[in-house]
Amino acid sequence: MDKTIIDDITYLPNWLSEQQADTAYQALSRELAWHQGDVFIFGKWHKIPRLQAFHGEPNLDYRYSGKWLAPEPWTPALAYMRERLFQLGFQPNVVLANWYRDGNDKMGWHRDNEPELGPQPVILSISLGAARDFHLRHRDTKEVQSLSLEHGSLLIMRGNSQENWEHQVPARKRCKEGRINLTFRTIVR
Ligand SMILES: O=C(O)CCC(=O)C(=O)O
Repeated sequence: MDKTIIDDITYLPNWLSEQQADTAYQALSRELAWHQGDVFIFGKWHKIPRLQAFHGEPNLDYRYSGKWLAPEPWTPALAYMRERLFQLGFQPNVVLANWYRDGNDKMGWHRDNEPELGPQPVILSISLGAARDFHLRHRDTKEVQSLSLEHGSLLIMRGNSQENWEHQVPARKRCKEGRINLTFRTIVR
């Protein structure tokens, strides 16, 4: 059943079958160009607390965490996911992938509002592996919403969601399993 969390944010659990999600997790862990990037904060370089990979159409460089990323080519598992998103009527041309190796890996509060995504970006976020909490915080009211992003789910953020809300994936020290998240995006420039 689809669940609208808040305006412009929709959660679809079981968007993939259990078997499709298991197969995708295995394939993506092998196929993607995983690396641990770094980020410049308060005058120092820090390792990003997760692995990441960036794939997509050629020449669609993307500025993320203060660095320009050049896309690696699509892989079979990514092409399959993208095709499934095409069937829903979306047209993503890149994907930023995150591999949370266990519950120590995390992502801090941020918005997906890079200028390359244009106004009202559409973020298509597929979750595989361990379920992890996902927090949304309203920028004006500071209201916080929490949901668990389950294996095989799709979260769609569009409209004014990036304008109004920040999001994060906090650490969960008791989680020993890995999680792969794919955020398909459309670079419009
Ligand atoms: O792992 C997630 O569910 C969130 C990923 C995310 O926020 C991002 O890639 O910008």
